[in-house]
Order: sequence, then structure tokens, then C-alpha cells
Amino acid sequence: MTDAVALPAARVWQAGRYLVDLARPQVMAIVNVTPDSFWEGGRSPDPAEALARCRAAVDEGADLLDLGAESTRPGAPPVPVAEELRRLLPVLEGALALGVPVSVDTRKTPVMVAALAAGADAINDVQALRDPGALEALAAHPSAGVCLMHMQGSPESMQVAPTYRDVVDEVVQFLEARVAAAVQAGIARERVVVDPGFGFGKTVDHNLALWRHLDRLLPLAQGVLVGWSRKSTLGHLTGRPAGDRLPASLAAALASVQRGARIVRVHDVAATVDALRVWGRSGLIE
Ligand code: HH2
Repeated sequence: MTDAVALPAARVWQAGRYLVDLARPQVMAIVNVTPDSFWEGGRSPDPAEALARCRAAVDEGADLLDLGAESTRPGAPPVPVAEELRRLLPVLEGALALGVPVSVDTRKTPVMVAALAAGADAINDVQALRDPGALEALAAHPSAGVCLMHMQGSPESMQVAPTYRDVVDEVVQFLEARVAAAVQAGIARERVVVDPGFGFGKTVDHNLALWRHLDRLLPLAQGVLVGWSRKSTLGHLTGRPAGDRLPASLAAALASVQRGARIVRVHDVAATVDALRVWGRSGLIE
């Protein structure tokens, strides 16, 4: 019997203090130090609560932590740099002591600069280092990792009328160009993972087309990261509100790994770790 999909060769992602082994699927815990993230269960606006969430995520088996201090849900207004840093830095300092790589989810160069200076292992940027100075900020930290994500438009307007000639071709070409720009700026390929950006300037059909062709992203960088957790496309497919989308999120995480993704960004760490542990024993990943 053959596997349903050809899995990518094992690779390692350089993320700051860590070499992340992408032979095994990695669970990235979402910790949003925000009052307004799209799912209320994913909001920890209080720094002490956010740090407790980081600890719980690590106890539950998270391989990485992803700290965000600005919601990028559809319609979200930008948060000023000073406010983003006020939310982020106290939590980052504590999270860095928890023994796993910590990435910071930001699209602003000054926040990247401060986060990297404070020791963040990676930057997760939903706009793929397009803020002026962002490439240089990453290049100045020779071991820091980066996730380059595709987004059409900006969070404020991205879901108004997303349009593509061919969504798969366009996302692949965009990410290819952003990886090339990163390498050109001096950011080694070993430091880069890419993400199709489910829900970021995309209709349900766009998301599904990208999902079905996820293999097209595999050659672009060290690994593919996906974020399906509790997103509205899963609501569209199941008819359920964000609070009731855990089963759908688990199915989406497993299917994404089967399609070659190696980092799943999730709100529900314990459930995802269990699901992957059992799924992996089927022989699809040894
Ligand atoms: N999704 C969100 C935020 N950051 N980063 C990557 N790389 N991929 C994603 O799919 C992704 C992301 C949105 O989810 P969440 O952080 O839970 O919500 P909010 O942006 O409202 O805080």
C-alpha cells in the first residue's frame, strides 16, 4: 500500500536558539495578548493570564509558542506600535524561559526590532516582511527564524472582495518572490517557512483551492506552516460558531499535515497533540 501523499523530505528550521526538526509535525500554540482576537476563547489581554496560557500550552505539549499583540481578524484596525509593545514585551520575556522556541506574530518593523532584541526566536509576519525595514531587521539577527505568510490587502479590508486570476499560482508566485527577497537580503533559506494565509483576503473557495494544492508550496522553503484553527471557512463547512469548531480544526490540522504542512498553528494544543500522536501512528509519518 502507498501513502496518500508524498511527504516532503525531513528538514530543519533555524529558529533563534533552536533547530526545529520538521521531520515530525510541530504544534505552534497561539497566545494572543489582545482584547479583540476573532475567537474570544483565544484572547488573553492580561499579561499574567497570557503567560499562564504559555505555560499551559508547553505543559500540553506545544513545540512552539506564537505571541501576538495585534488582532489581524477581518476588519481589525491597526494597533499603534507603542501599544503592541506594551502588550507583548512582558509576556515575551516570561515565555522565553519556557524551553521552547517563541515566535512573535507582528507585521511592524519596530515591533520586530524590539522583539528580536529581547530574544524572540522567530518572527511570524502575516505580510511577509513587506513593512519597510523588515527584511533588514531580520537580516540583522543571523539565526532568527521567519514565517512568510500570504495576505491579499490588509486586515481592515481583505475580506471585502478578494479576487484572483488563479489563487494557487498567485500565492505560490508571491511566496516565491518573498523567499527570494529574504535570501537576497541575507536571510538564509534555512531560517524561512511559508504559509498560504488561510482566511487572509480569501473566499472559502480560495482557501479550499490552496489547501488542495498545498504541495505546490513545499519546495519554496524549509517548511509550510498553516493556520486553520477555528477560522470562518471551517464555520462555513460545518455551520458552527468559532466556539464549536474544535473537531473541524483538528480535522483541518491532520489533513494539512497529510498534505505536507509541518507546523500547525492552533488554539487547542492538548487536543491537537493527541490527534497528531494517534494519526502519526497510522504509518503516514514515522
Ligand atoms: N492566522 C492568524 C494570525 N496569525 N499567522 C500565520 N502565520 N498564519 C495564520 O493563519 C495566522 C497568523 C489569525 O488567527 P488568531 O491569531 O487566532 O486571531 P487574531 O488575528 O484575531 O488575533
